[in-house]
Amino acid sequence: MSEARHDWTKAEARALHDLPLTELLFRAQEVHRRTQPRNAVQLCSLLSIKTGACPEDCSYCPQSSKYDTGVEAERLMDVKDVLDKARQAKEAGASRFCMGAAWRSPKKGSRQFQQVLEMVRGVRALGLEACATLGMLDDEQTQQLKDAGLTAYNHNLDTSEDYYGAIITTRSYQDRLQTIARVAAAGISVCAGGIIGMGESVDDRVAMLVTLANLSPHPESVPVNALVAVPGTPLANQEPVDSLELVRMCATARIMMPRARVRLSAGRASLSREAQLLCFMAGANSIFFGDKLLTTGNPDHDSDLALLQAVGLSPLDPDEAGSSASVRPNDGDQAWDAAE
Ligand code: SAM
Ligand code: DTB
Ligand code: SF4
Repeated sequence: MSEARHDWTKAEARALHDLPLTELLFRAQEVHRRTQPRNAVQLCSLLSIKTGACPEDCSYCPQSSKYDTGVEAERLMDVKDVLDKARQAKEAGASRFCMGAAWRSPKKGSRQFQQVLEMVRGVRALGLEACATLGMLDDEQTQQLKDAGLTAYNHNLDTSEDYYGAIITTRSYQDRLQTIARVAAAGISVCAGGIIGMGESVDDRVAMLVTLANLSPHPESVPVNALVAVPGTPLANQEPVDSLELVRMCATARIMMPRARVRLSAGRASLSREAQLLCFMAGANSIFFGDKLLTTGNPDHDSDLALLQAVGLSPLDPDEAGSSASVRPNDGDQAWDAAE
Protein backbone atom coordinates (compact mmCIF):
# COMPACT_ATOMS: atom_id res chain seq x y z
CA MET A 1 0.00 0.00 0.00
CA SER A 2 1.40 3.39 -0.96
CA GLU A 3 1.37 5.78 1.98
CA ALA A 4 3.03 8.82 0.48
CA ARG A 5 0.54 11.67 0.19
CA HIS A 6 1.15 15.13 -1.18
CA ASP A 7 -2.26 16.67 -0.61
CA TRP A 8 -2.18 17.42 3.11
CA THR A 9 -4.35 20.25 4.35
CA LYS A 10 -3.41 22.43 7.30
CA ALA A 11 -6.58 21.37 9.14
CA GLU A 12 -5.74 17.67 8.78
CA ALA A 13 -2.17 18.21 9.88
CA ARG A 14 -3.26 20.31 12.84
CA ALA A 15 -5.74 17.64 13.91
CA LEU A 16 -2.97 15.05 13.86
CA HIS A 17 -0.52 17.30 15.69
CA ASP A 18 -3.08 18.01 18.44
CA LEU A 19 -4.10 14.39 19.11
CA PRO A 20 -3.66 13.20 22.69
CA LEU A 21 0.09 12.58 22.78
CA THR A 22 -0.18 8.86 23.52
CA GLU A 23 -2.52 8.43 20.56
CA LEU A 24 -0.22 10.48 18.30
CA LEU A 25 2.77 8.39 19.40
CA PHE A 26 0.89 5.18 18.73
CA ARG A 27 -0.05 6.26 15.21
CA ALA A 28 3.48 7.46 14.47
CA GLN A 29 4.87 4.13 15.68
CA GLU A 30 2.52 2.23 13.38
CA VAL A 31 3.83 4.20 10.40
CA HIS A 32 7.43 4.00 11.56
CA ARG A 33 7.41 0.22 11.91
CA ARG A 34 5.98 -0.22 8.44
CA THR A 35 8.32 2.15 6.64
CA GLN A 36 11.64 2.43 8.45
CA PRO A 37 14.47 0.05 9.36
CA ARG A 38 13.87 -1.27 12.87
CA ASN A 39 15.80 -0.02 15.87
CA ALA A 40 18.24 2.02 13.83
CA VAL A 41 19.38 5.62 13.93
CA GLN A 42 21.38 7.36 11.22
CA LEU A 43 24.47 9.11 12.60
CA CYS A 44 25.38 12.28 10.68
CA SER A 45 28.46 14.23 11.48
CA LEU A 46 28.34 18.00 11.00
CA LEU A 47 31.22 20.39 10.29
CA SER A 48 31.24 24.14 9.74
CA ILE A 49 33.65 24.44 6.82
CA LYS A 50 33.20 28.23 6.61
CA THR A 51 32.16 29.98 9.78
CA GLY A 52 30.64 33.41 10.44
CA ALA A 53 30.35 36.76 8.61
CA CYS A 54 27.22 35.68 6.74
CA PRO A 55 25.41 38.53 4.96
CA GLU A 56 21.94 37.09 5.70
CA ASP A 57 19.90 38.22 8.72
CA CYS A 58 18.34 34.94 9.97
CA SER A 59 17.25 35.95 13.49
CA TYR A 60 18.22 32.63 15.03
CA CYS A 61 21.69 32.42 13.61
CA PRO A 62 24.91 33.10 15.51
CA GLN A 63 26.77 33.33 12.18
CA SER A 64 24.96 36.35 10.76
CA SER A 65 27.20 39.41 10.39
CA LYS A 66 24.26 41.53 11.55
CA TYR A 67 24.51 40.35 15.17
CA ASP A 68 27.27 40.48 17.72
CA THR A 69 27.43 36.90 18.95
CA GLY A 70 31.15 36.48 19.49
CA VAL A 71 31.43 33.96 16.64
CA GLU A 72 34.78 34.64 14.93
CA ALA A 73 34.67 34.81 11.14
CA GLU A 74 36.85 32.18 9.53
CA ARG A 75 37.94 31.47 5.98
CA LEU A 76 36.94 28.31 4.15
CA MET A 77 38.76 25.35 5.71
CA ASP A 78 41.47 23.53 3.75
CA VAL A 79 40.30 20.43 1.90
CA LYS A 80 42.80 18.28 3.78
CA ASP A 81 41.56 19.43 7.20
CA VAL A 82 37.94 18.77 6.23
CA LEU A 83 38.82 15.27 5.03
CA ASP A 84 40.70 14.59 8.27
CA LYS A 85 37.52 15.47 10.16
CA ALA A 86 35.49 13.26 7.85
CA ARG A 87 37.84 10.34 8.47
CA GLN A 88 37.53 10.85 12.23
CA ALA A 89 33.74 11.01 11.93
CA LYS A 90 33.71 7.73 10.04
CA GLU A 91 35.94 6.07 12.63
CA ALA A 92 33.56 7.27 15.35
CA GLY A 93 30.65 5.58 13.52
CA ALA A 94 29.04 8.26 11.35
CA SER A 95 27.65 7.26 7.95
CA ARG A 96 26.94 10.75 6.63
CA PHE A 97 29.18 13.81 6.71
CA CYS A 98 27.47 17.19 6.38
CA MET A 99 29.43 20.35 5.55
CA GLY A 100 27.93 23.75 6.37
CA ALA A 101 29.03 27.14 5.05
CA ALA A 102 27.81 30.54 6.30
CA TRP A 103 27.05 31.80 2.81
CA ARG A 104 23.99 33.36 1.22
CA SER A 105 25.08 31.29 -1.78
CA PRO A 106 28.40 30.02 -3.13
CA LYS A 107 30.19 32.58 -5.30
CA LYS A 108 29.77 31.71 -8.96
CA GLY A 109 32.89 30.20 -10.53
CA SER A 110 34.89 30.80 -7.33
CA ARG A 111 37.94 28.87 -6.18
CA GLN A 112 36.09 28.27 -2.90
CA PHE A 113 33.29 26.45 -4.67
CA GLN A 114 35.84 24.29 -6.53
CA GLN A 115 37.32 23.41 -3.14
CA VAL A 116 33.90 22.43 -1.82
CA LEU A 117 33.51 20.12 -4.83
CA GLU A 118 36.85 18.57 -3.95
CA MET A 119 35.65 18.07 -0.37
CA VAL A 120 32.51 16.32 -1.64
CA ARG A 121 34.58 13.98 -3.83
CA GLY A 122 36.93 13.28 -0.94
CA VAL A 123 34.13 12.52 1.52
CA ARG A 124 32.52 10.11 -0.97
CA ALA A 125 35.89 8.43 -1.57
CA LEU A 126 36.02 7.67 2.16
CA GLY A 127 32.81 5.68 1.78
CA LEU A 128 30.65 8.25 3.55
CA GLU A 129 27.49 9.91 2.31
CA ALA A 130 28.19 13.57 1.61
CA CYS A 131 25.76 16.33 2.49
CA ALA A 132 26.29 20.08 2.14
CA THR A 133 24.44 23.21 3.19
CA LEU A 134 25.83 26.24 1.37
CA GLY A 135 22.82 28.52 0.88
CA MET A 136 21.05 29.18 -2.42
CA LEU A 137 22.28 27.35 -5.51
CA ASP A 138 21.91 28.06 -9.22
CA ASP A 139 21.44 25.31 -11.81
CA GLU A 140 25.11 25.04 -12.71
CA GLN A 141 26.30 24.79 -9.10
CA THR A 142 23.65 22.18 -8.36
CA GLN A 143 24.78 20.06 -11.31
CA GLN A 144 28.43 20.41 -10.30
CA LEU A 145 27.60 19.19 -6.80
CA LYS A 146 25.68 16.28 -8.28
CA ASP A 147 28.61 15.41 -10.56
CA ALA A 148 30.98 15.53 -7.58
CA GLY A 149 28.84 12.83 -5.96
CA LEU A 150 26.87 14.84 -3.39
CA THR A 151 24.32 12.58 -1.68
CA ALA A 152 22.07 15.19 -0.09
CA TYR A 153 21.66 18.96 0.18
CA ASN A 154 20.32 20.60 3.33
CA HIS A 155 18.18 23.68 2.79
CA ASN A 156 15.65 24.34 5.52
CA LEU A 157 12.31 26.11 5.22
CA ASP A 158 12.81 26.99 8.88
CA THR A 159 9.17 28.01 9.50
CA SER A 160 5.86 28.72 7.73
CA GLU A 161 5.61 31.03 4.75
CA ASP A 162 3.51 33.43 6.88
CA TYR A 163 6.03 33.67 9.71
CA TYR A 164 9.14 33.68 7.50
CA GLY A 165 9.29 37.48 7.18
CA ALA A 166 9.43 37.86 10.97
CA ILE A 167 12.62 35.74 11.04
CA ILE A 168 14.50 36.53 7.82
CA THR A 169 14.24 39.57 5.55
CA THR A 170 17.22 39.08 3.22
CA ARG A 171 15.64 36.28 1.15
CA SER A 172 12.18 34.93 0.49
CA TYR A 173 10.36 31.66 1.06
CA GLN A 174 10.14 31.30 -2.72
CA ASP A 175 13.96 31.55 -2.95
CA ARG A 176 14.14 28.66 -0.52
CA LEU A 177 11.62 26.54 -2.42
CA GLN A 178 13.41 27.25 -5.69
CA THR A 179 16.75 25.89 -4.45
CA ILE A 180 14.98 22.84 -3.05
CA ALA A 181 13.33 22.25 -6.44
CA ARG A 182 16.68 22.58 -8.24
CA VAL A 183 18.33 20.09 -5.90
CA ALA A 184 15.51 17.57 -6.38
CA ALA A 185 15.53 18.02 -10.16
CA ALA A 186 19.27 17.30 -10.27
CA GLY A 187 18.68 13.98 -8.47
CA ILE A 188 20.30 15.02 -5.18
CA SER A 189 18.38 13.94 -2.07
CA VAL A 190 16.64 16.85 -0.37
CA CYS A 191 17.17 17.46 3.34
CA ALA A 192 14.70 20.13 4.43
CA GLY A 193 13.11 20.92 7.76
CA GLY A 194 12.89 23.73 10.24
CA ILE A 195 13.14 25.13 13.73
CA ILE A 196 10.62 25.38 16.54
CA GLY A 197 10.79 27.78 19.46
CA MET A 198 11.18 31.03 17.50
CA GLY A 199 7.89 32.55 18.71
CA GLU A 200 5.87 30.92 15.93
CA SER A 201 2.36 29.55 16.50
CA VAL A 202 1.42 25.88 16.32
CA ASP A 203 -0.34 26.73 13.05
CA ASP A 204 3.00 27.97 11.68
CA ARG A 205 4.70 24.70 12.65
CA VAL A 206 1.96 22.67 11.04
CA ALA A 207 1.96 24.87 7.91
CA MET A 208 5.68 24.23 7.51
CA LEU A 209 5.10 20.47 7.74
CA VAL A 210 2.31 20.74 5.15
CA THR A 211 4.64 22.58 2.73
CA LEU A 212 7.30 19.89 3.21
CA ALA A 213 4.86 16.99 2.94
CA ASN A 214 3.29 18.39 -0.22
CA LEU A 215 6.66 18.34 -1.99
CA SER A 216 6.87 15.43 -4.38
CA PRO A 217 8.85 13.38 -3.65
CA HIS A 218 8.98 14.01 0.07
CA PRO A 219 12.34 15.21 1.37
CA GLU A 220 14.69 12.33 2.05
CA SER A 221 15.49 13.88 5.46
CA VAL A 222 13.55 16.28 7.64
CA PRO A 223 15.62 17.98 10.35
CA VAL A 224 13.57 19.09 13.34
CA ASN A 225 15.58 21.71 15.23
CA ALA A 226 14.72 23.28 18.57
CA LEU A 227 16.03 26.84 18.68
CA VAL A 228 19.40 27.19 20.36
CA ALA A 229 18.92 30.72 21.69
CA VAL A 230 22.31 32.37 21.20
CA PRO A 231 23.15 35.61 23.06
CA GLY A 232 23.45 38.53 20.63
CA THR A 233 20.82 37.19 18.19
CA PRO A 234 17.34 38.76 18.14
CA LEU A 235 15.97 35.45 19.48
CA ALA A 236 18.36 35.29 22.43
CA ASN A 237 15.58 35.60 25.00
CA GLN A 238 13.14 33.04 23.62
CA GLU A 239 11.83 30.58 26.19
CA PRO A 240 13.21 27.07 25.63
CA VAL A 241 10.74 24.84 23.83
CA ASP A 242 8.92 22.22 25.85
CA SER A 243 10.43 18.87 24.87
CA LEU A 244 6.96 17.38 24.37
CA GLU A 245 6.39 19.90 21.59
CA LEU A 246 9.45 18.50 19.86
CA VAL A 247 7.99 15.00 20.28
CA ARG A 248 4.77 16.18 18.63
CA MET A 249 6.70 17.64 15.68
CA CYS A 250 8.68 14.42 15.18
CA ALA A 251 5.52 12.29 15.32
CA THR A 252 3.54 14.52 12.97
CA ALA A 253 6.46 14.62 10.51
CA ARG A 254 6.76 10.83 10.66
CA ILE A 255 3.08 10.32 9.84
CA MET A 256 2.99 12.94 7.09
CA MET A 257 6.30 11.86 5.47
CA PRO A 258 6.43 8.12 6.18
CA ARG A 259 9.67 7.34 4.36
CA ALA A 260 11.68 10.41 5.28
CA ARG A 261 14.43 10.25 7.87
CA VAL A 262 13.28 12.53 10.66
CA ARG A 263 16.39 14.08 12.16
CA LEU A 264 16.33 15.20 15.78
CA SER A 265 18.73 18.10 15.26
CA ALA A 266 19.70 21.25 17.16
CA GLY A 267 18.64 21.47 20.79
CA ARG A 268 19.46 17.89 21.73
CA ALA A 269 22.11 19.01 24.23
CA SER A 270 19.37 20.29 26.52
CA LEU A 271 17.08 17.26 26.16
CA SER A 272 16.94 14.52 28.76
CA ARG A 273 17.57 10.94 27.66
CA GLU A 274 13.89 10.25 28.24
CA ALA A 275 12.82 13.13 26.00
CA GLN A 276 15.15 11.90 23.26
CA LEU A 277 13.74 8.40 23.63
CA LEU A 278 10.22 9.78 23.18
CA CYS A 279 11.40 11.54 20.00
CA PHE A 280 12.81 8.22 18.74
CA MET A 281 9.51 6.52 19.57
CA ALA A 282 7.74 9.30 17.71
CA GLY A 283 9.71 8.51 14.57
CA ALA A 284 12.98 10.39 14.77
CA ASN A 285 15.67 8.11 13.35
CA SER A 286 18.62 10.34 12.62
CA ILE A 287 20.81 12.58 14.76
CA PHE A 288 23.82 14.85 14.46
CA PHE A 289 26.67 12.91 16.01
CA GLY A 290 29.62 14.77 17.52
CA ASP A 291 30.12 17.34 20.25
CA LYS A 292 29.60 20.36 17.99
CA LEU A 293 26.85 21.36 15.59
CA LEU A 294 28.11 24.32 13.54
CA THR A 295 29.04 26.75 16.31
CA THR A 296 27.09 25.44 19.31
CA GLY A 297 27.32 22.30 21.42
CA ASN A 298 25.85 18.84 20.94
CA PRO A 299 26.14 15.66 23.07
CA ASP A 300 29.54 13.98 22.69
CA HIS A 301 30.12 10.65 20.94
CA ASP A 302 30.37 8.65 24.17
CA SER A 303 27.15 9.92 25.67
CA ASP A 304 25.24 9.33 22.43
CA LEU A 305 26.63 5.81 22.02
CA ALA A 306 25.71 5.13 25.66
CA LEU A 307 22.19 6.44 25.04
CA LEU A 308 21.73 4.29 21.93
CA GLN A 309 22.99 1.24 23.80
CA ALA A 310 20.76 1.91 26.78
CA VAL A 311 17.65 2.02 24.62
CA GLY A 312 18.68 -0.71 22.17
CA LEU A 313 19.16 1.35 19.02
CA SER A 314 22.02 0.73 16.57
CA PRO A 315 23.70 3.07 14.11
CA LEU A 316 21.98 2.69 10.77
CA ASP A 317 24.01 0.43 8.54
CA PRO A 318 25.76 2.65 5.95
CA ASP A 319 24.32 0.41 3.19
CA GLU A 320 20.80 1.06 4.41
CA ALA A 321 21.67 4.70 4.98
CA GLY A 322 22.78 4.80 1.35
CA SER A 323 19.35 3.90 0.02
CA SER A 324 17.67 7.24 -0.32
CA ALA A 325 14.31 7.25 1.45
CA SER A 326 12.71 9.34 -1.26
CA VAL A 327 13.59 6.86 -3.98
CA ARG A 328 12.86 3.70 -2.03
CA PRO A 329 9.89 1.98 -3.68
CA ASN A 330 6.59 2.31 -1.95
CA ASP A 331 6.08 -1.44 -1.85
CA GLY A 332 8.91 -1.68 0.67
CA ASP A 333 6.65 -2.15 3.70
CA GLN A 334 6.78 -5.91 3.72
CA ALA A 335 10.47 -5.90 2.91
CA TRP A 336 11.28 -4.13 6.15
CA ASP A 337 8.92 -6.37 8.08
CA ALA A 338 10.41 -9.49 6.53
CA ALA A 339 13.93 -8.31 7.22
CA GLU A 340 13.38 -8.63 10.94
N1 SAM B 1 23.88 29.23 5.26
C1 SAM B 1 23.18 28.08 4.86
C2 SAM B 1 21.68 28.26 4.95
O1 SAM B 1 21.22 28.99 5.82
O2 SAM B 1 20.99 27.62 4.17
C3 SAM B 1 23.57 26.83 5.59
C4 SAM B 1 23.87 26.83 7.07
S1 SAM B 1 22.53 27.20 8.17
C5 SAM B 1 23.37 27.50 9.68
C6 SAM B 1 21.64 25.68 8.35
C7 SAM B 1 20.44 25.64 9.23
O3 SAM B 1 20.82 25.58 10.60
C8 SAM B 1 19.46 26.80 9.21
O4 SAM B 1 18.61 26.76 8.12
C9 SAM B 1 18.69 26.58 10.50
O5 SAM B 1 17.56 25.77 10.26
C10 SAM B 1 19.69 25.87 11.38
N2 SAM B 1 20.09 26.73 12.51
C11 SAM B 1 20.95 27.76 12.46
N3 SAM B 1 21.08 28.35 13.67
C12 SAM B 1 20.24 27.67 14.50
C13 SAM B 1 19.92 27.82 15.89
N4 SAM B 1 20.45 28.79 16.64
N5 SAM B 1 19.04 26.96 16.44
C14 SAM B 1 18.50 25.98 15.68
N6 SAM B 1 18.77 25.79 14.37
C15 SAM B 1 19.63 26.64 13.78
C1 DTB C 1 20.02 21.57 10.44
O1 DTB C 1 18.79 21.48 10.22
N1 DTB C 1 20.56 21.81 11.63
C2 DTB C 1 21.99 21.87 11.54
C3 DTB C 1 22.27 21.49 10.07
N2 DTB C 1 20.96 21.40 9.51
C4 DTB C 1 23.18 22.29 9.25
C5 DTB C 1 22.57 23.16 12.01
C6 DTB C 1 22.20 23.52 13.43
C7 DTB C 1 22.93 24.74 13.81
C8 DTB C 1 22.71 25.13 15.25
C9 DTB C 1 23.42 26.39 15.60
C10 DTB C 1 24.91 26.32 15.48
O2 DTB C 1 25.54 25.35 15.94
O3 DTB C 1 25.49 27.30 14.97
FE1 SF4 D 1 23.74 32.73 7.05
FE2 SF4 D 1 22.69 30.28 7.00
FE3 SF4 D 1 23.09 31.60 9.32
FE4 SF4 D 1 21.18 32.43 7.69
S1 SF4 D 1 21.26 30.42 8.71
S2 SF4 D 1 22.68 33.75 8.75
S3 SF4 D 1 22.10 32.00 5.72
S4 SF4 D 1 24.64 30.88 7.95
